[in-house]
Amino acid sequence: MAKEFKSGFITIIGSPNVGKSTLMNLLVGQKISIVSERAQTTRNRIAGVVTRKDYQIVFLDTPGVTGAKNRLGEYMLKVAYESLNDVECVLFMLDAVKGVREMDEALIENLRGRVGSTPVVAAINKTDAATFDGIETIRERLEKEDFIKRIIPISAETGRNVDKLEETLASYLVPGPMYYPEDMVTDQPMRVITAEMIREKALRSLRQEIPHGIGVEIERIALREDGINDINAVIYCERESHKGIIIGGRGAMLKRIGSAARPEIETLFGTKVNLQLWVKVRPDWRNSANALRELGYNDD
Ligand SMILES: Nc1nc2c(ncn2[C@@H]2O[C@H](COP(=O)(O)OP(=O)(O)OP(=O)(O)O)[C@@H](O)[C@H]2O)c(=O)[nH]1
Ligand SMILES: [Mg+2]
Repeated sequence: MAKEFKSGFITIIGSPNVGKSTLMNLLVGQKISIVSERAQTTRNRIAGVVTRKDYQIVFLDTPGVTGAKNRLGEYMLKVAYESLNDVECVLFMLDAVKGVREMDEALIENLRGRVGSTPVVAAINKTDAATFDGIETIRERLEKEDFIKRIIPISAETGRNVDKLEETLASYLVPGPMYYPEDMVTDQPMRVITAEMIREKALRSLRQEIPHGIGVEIERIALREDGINDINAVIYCERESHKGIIIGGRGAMLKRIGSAARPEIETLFGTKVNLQLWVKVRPDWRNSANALRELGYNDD
């Protein structure tokens, strides 16, 4: 007899920059959640679907949990914590190089109070860059927590132990339906993924405090008769001085962001893309309910 099909939702949670999105992309086998070396890259809950012969896991990538400095930060925290509800398992990620910091301790405390009977698996990530002692120190700390059922050292960069992690996570699935068709890898619309790809390139190209104040809105996607997609996008920033930096001398920086994003967007659409980028200033948009809604950080 064929094995009974199993499925379930698994939330990936952790402090900023521990590698949550990198791991989800690796598991899904496709880049659906943007990654950067900056903390607080992910701003929304993003589903990544892994469909195998006997099971389907719907991973929920979430914003890194840390203190909120503005309304966007509060939204991100809420998204992360609400993603703990109604899931089969929680995957709590830590950074093997950074160890258990104050913010990781705060998250452990929070998880202990919030997860109820939901099993928690801890993944100690970035073992490729860490020392054995560093990893063991984290393990010893996590072993003190009864709500953490398993502790697995991994590398989302090299793939080390990720198959073992998936096997462990799959053991928490329950008999159930395929929530998504097997060829579907995410719940994110093309428009949103496109905006995120542009934001990723801006995050990677810009320095200091500017990246955190960036938001991207797709104004228009139109397929021409010759098969080229015209895409117009606006990069929002918070200050006139930032606008100058994002555009760069003779538009060099904006060109760099566009050239880096375009090939990925072309792969996504499967067509040639004519990408037009604009930069607009929207002072303090991260504290504006209207701006947050317009940029897809919806509270309802
Ligand atoms: N050396 C090493 N670097 C990694 C590993 N996994 C992720 N990284 C790097 O860590 C940085 C952060 O990765 P992300 O996947 O964006 O982290 P995140 O937890 O999703 O971050 P937020 O969305 O900001 O919460 C990137 O520069 C990744 O390339 C790993 O296993 N080893
Ligand atoms: Mg992320």
